[in-house]
Amino acid sequence: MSENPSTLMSQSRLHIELAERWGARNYAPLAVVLTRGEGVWVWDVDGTRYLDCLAAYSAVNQGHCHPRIVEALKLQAGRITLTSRAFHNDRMGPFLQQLCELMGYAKALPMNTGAEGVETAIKTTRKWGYTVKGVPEDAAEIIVAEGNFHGRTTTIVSFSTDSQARAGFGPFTPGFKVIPYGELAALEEAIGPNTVGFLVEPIQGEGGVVMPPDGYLAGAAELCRQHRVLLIADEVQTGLGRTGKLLACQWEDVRPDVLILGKALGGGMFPVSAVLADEEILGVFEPGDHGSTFGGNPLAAAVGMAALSVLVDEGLVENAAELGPWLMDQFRASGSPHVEQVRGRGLMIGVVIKESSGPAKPFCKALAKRGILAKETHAQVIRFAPPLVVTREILESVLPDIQAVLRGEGVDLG
Ligand code: IF1
Repeated sequence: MSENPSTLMSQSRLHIELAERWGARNYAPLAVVLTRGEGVWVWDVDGTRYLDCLAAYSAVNQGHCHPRIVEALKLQAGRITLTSRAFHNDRMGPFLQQLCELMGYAKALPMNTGAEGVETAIKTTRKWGYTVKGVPEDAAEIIVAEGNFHGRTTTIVSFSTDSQARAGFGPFTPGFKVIPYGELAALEEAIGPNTVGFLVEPIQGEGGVVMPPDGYLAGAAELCRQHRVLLIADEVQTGLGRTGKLLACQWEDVRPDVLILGKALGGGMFPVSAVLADEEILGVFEPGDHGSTFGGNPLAAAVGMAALSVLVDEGLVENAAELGPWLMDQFRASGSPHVEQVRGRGLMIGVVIKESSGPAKPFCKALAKRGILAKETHAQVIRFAPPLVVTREILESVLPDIQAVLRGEGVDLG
């Protein structure tokens, strides 16, 4: 590592310039160039350490480079990494068994990214609609919520209500109906004879850490049951301990018919996603219906098994349940004139900045200057979602800085 500060500073600039020169401009990242991660901490190329309060949008629940997951990755990487599904491998079965038994489902279909999990859930639900429910061919309808974020494929953005997510990407996939999030009457009214599924996030992450009213998920589950509509829970972000339960649906004792997992299923190390359901639903797939080159590969399976074991063995769900409410109270106690609301569940927290105080981004920049990485979601919300391995001691050590920033100290309020 170079010692000369100007050289050190130029390292960040060099990497940013390389990324901008050779990369498409589909992101506008904070000017921080990360080079190392360990647990809740990350370091930039200039040697600055940050507390990671984004955790790659809840893909790093187990912490950066968790030794057990790294070890599993290394061991498998030296054995066999990819067989394709033209053949069996000796890791996928044990992984799917561990996953299904932990989550309480009969079957799982392994994929890679969250969006592929969502696409798989859509195809499963549609085919179930035609072959089991008896909906006329090509007439299946899936209900989704305003403010949804389920990924970025052209089918998924077809039902996005975010104009930028859709602009320039049409024509769009039909067969989706959008209703307000959190309103059971709207769901009941939207259900028709051809409705096969209701796809919903238990808490809307990108929508701004939006919580539905108490009882919403349970009410939606009951409406789906009454009308033989599959409740499809997208727990790519809320799942695997993030909200203080293994699955966010468990806060209302809801067992979705179709469960979509991703992100932390790969231990923050490898893209691993899966759709879980019982035989009546996932059983609709015949060989050749669906799949992907990497889906269920032995490396992903080995990493996925370690990711789940760490989650359970280290009590990460319980840790999120214990620290989340306390942390939200500390944010509320900051004495800030800029904070409109602190909301969330477990360690999925959104701090809403008043419109009169300007957007959330300057607060995130001020946090970064104090060694805390957080990301705004939409204009007004600072999302705090550290790895679930975070401790109260670590949070207490950065709390004065966070509270100071929430009070506007060092924030360019425009
Ligand atoms: C990016 C957002 C979060 C998700 C839910 C499916 C997916 C995601 C509930 C798709 C992915 C990621 C995508 C990532 C940033 C992040 C994100 F800002 F884009 F919207 F978390 F809120 N369902 N969310 O949150 O999973 O295909 O990405 O593996 O696009 O930069 P994926």
